[in-house]
Amino acid sequence: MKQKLLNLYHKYSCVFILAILLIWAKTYISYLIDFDLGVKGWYQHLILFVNPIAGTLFFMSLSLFARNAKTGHRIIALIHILSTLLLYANILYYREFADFLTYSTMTEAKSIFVGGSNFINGVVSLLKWHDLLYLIDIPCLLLLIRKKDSKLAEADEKLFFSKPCGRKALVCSIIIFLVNLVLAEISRPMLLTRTFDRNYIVKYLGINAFTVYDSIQTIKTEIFAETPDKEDIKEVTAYASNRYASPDKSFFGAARGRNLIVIHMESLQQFLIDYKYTDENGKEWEVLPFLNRLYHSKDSISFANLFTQIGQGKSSDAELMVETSLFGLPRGAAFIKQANNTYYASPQILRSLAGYTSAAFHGNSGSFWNRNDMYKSLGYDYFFDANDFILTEENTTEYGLKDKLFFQQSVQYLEQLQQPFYAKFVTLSNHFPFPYDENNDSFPLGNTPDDSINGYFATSNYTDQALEEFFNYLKASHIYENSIIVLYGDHFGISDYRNKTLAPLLSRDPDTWTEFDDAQMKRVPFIIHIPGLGEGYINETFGGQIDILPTVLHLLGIDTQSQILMGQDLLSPGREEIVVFRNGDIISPKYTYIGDRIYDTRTGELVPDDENVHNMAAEMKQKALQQLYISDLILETDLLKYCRPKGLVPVNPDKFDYSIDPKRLMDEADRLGTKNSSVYYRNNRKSTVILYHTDAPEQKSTTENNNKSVNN
Ligand code: GP9
Ligand code: MN
Repeated sequence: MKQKLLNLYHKYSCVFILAILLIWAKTYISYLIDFDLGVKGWYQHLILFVNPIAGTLFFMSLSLFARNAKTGHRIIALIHILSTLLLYANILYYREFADFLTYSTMTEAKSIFVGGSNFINGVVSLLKWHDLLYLIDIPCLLLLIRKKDSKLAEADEKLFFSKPCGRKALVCSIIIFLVNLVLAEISRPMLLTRTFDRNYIVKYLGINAFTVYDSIQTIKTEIFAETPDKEDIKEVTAYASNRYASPDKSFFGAARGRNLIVIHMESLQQFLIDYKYTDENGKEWEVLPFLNRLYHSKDSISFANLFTQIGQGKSSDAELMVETSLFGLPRGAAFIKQANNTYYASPQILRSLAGYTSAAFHGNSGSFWNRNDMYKSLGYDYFFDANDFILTEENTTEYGLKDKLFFQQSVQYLEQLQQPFYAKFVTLSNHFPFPYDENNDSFPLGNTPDDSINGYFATSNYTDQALEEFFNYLKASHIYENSIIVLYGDHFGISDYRNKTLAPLLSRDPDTWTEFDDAQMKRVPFIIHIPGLGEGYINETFGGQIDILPTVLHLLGIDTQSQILMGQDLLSPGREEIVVFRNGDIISPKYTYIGDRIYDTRTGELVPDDENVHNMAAEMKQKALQQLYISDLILETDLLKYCRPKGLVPVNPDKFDYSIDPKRLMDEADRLGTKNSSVYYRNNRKSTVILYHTDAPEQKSTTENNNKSVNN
């Protein structure tokens, strides 16, 4: 009997298959219990289940080219150990940072090893009993292949270890990978072209594929990274100083020394301002009642002609422009590709020149758009992301914490920031596809054949309500009077492709809708609210997101003459009103230049063939392309590393550890003692959180969930 069993074992045991199965199983188990990949529905589960196969098979196939089974077994063991190490290192890293190891984090290990011996203690605290599951198979596999008895090797040799077999396995792994990729693209189009979130790539293609993909991308950027020569630096500095438009004296410093609160409003377009949606019964619904009041307030300088200039980096491009006054890249996202560049962004400018503390708030995971890394390069002291908030099934959308809960949960951190602070809030509820939310259905759905258009008004209205609640809190806590609050829409909610369906709701005939109208839809709200200003108005100047930074800095009393910015102060009388889109199209109060077609911006008619007009347009185009060229040169050669604007010091990204932000806030308070300038401290160490009122129905379950986790 024993012999029979042994024979069976020799006949069918196969180290090659066994090793693959083990890695597959471990990876899948880790997906389920150690990573939080936000897998929804059976389709995503299926992809998750199959995604470890291709990569594992690919690497293991290499062993089949070995001279004999013995060497092959050793190679298998090596690949098995390396794969396990990669997986396990990711598990530990994820427990600490809720993110995956990238090529940069692995090679620049100093960011992980901060704290020397603390590192060891840190790792120990991350271990869990079930980790044995990930490691136990290694000694077993080693024992198996080290067995003196060579029958196993013989059996394997006959079946597997030959070049044709190796080739077949390789081809097989590639086919499986392609199928996997197709399945993934169906669920998440442009997965690899946009690479907006590491979580997504792991969810759809697996950890191995992610590591390989990320390494190739990073090495490619490193190899092709050009360094700027002297001429480049000269050209850029000359361009920037030429572009500087001196501020309007009456507004310069109008908000000097105040806290700066910036609100990035997801997918909010200007056409919604003052817009009323008319339902089937003829009843009118104001989509943004609160923002409309703010827009028309005497304490607001509001802009009617501010355009989004984003490229493929969408939200992240908008942020980049607002923080640095540089354009996104022509392809891909600078937040990902150029995250390690040197920047002189608003957090750093405000820190260096006016002693501001900075914090970014966003209810999604910090890995999305690589914010975790990029915010460090921008110089943010703190980044409160999904890890710092209570997220439940009910209070989240696909992208994270719903806006009402997001603002409400943020203020516990906001009140602890040292003043003056720069706090940026990135909203997310109003994100495509603008799904119906049964818990927040106070606004009617549209009645067009397009579900995302139908939902857009309701989700925009939801954000409007969230903003009003946040403003009420700012007033109640008296943060309001001492702040300047800047709100901007990041980009379209309704894409060009859907505009014709939207047209009737804007009292327009879809048949007469043109590319000119698409360009006009790129207007986004931009409101600068300065409580007590009293002389606010609606400014008609044509500008873009690139212009926001110099405008705001000048209001704060910080001159930008020595800085390298692509934008111009929107309040400056000397500015040039040419707005360039990332694809090189331009818009100005007079002409809209799309491809090689020139429209009259006031009438929307194509201008007749006129040499003068064409020359003028060609000149405008030239200027616009120059602006993009200089910006690309700065980003692609990391030019700011070699040219420091006067008065500014470079950021040291290693100073920030966003995984322990709440603790760092407290440490800073302890360090400052009575010099503490936070809202909390100035309020006699009484929290202002109770002053926050939200009607969010999810609030109750959120508190219950929190109590549960506190009691556990
Ligand atoms: C999610 C968010 C959305 O974190 O900021 O980014 P987008 O898809 O709009 O670029
Ligand atoms: Mn966005």
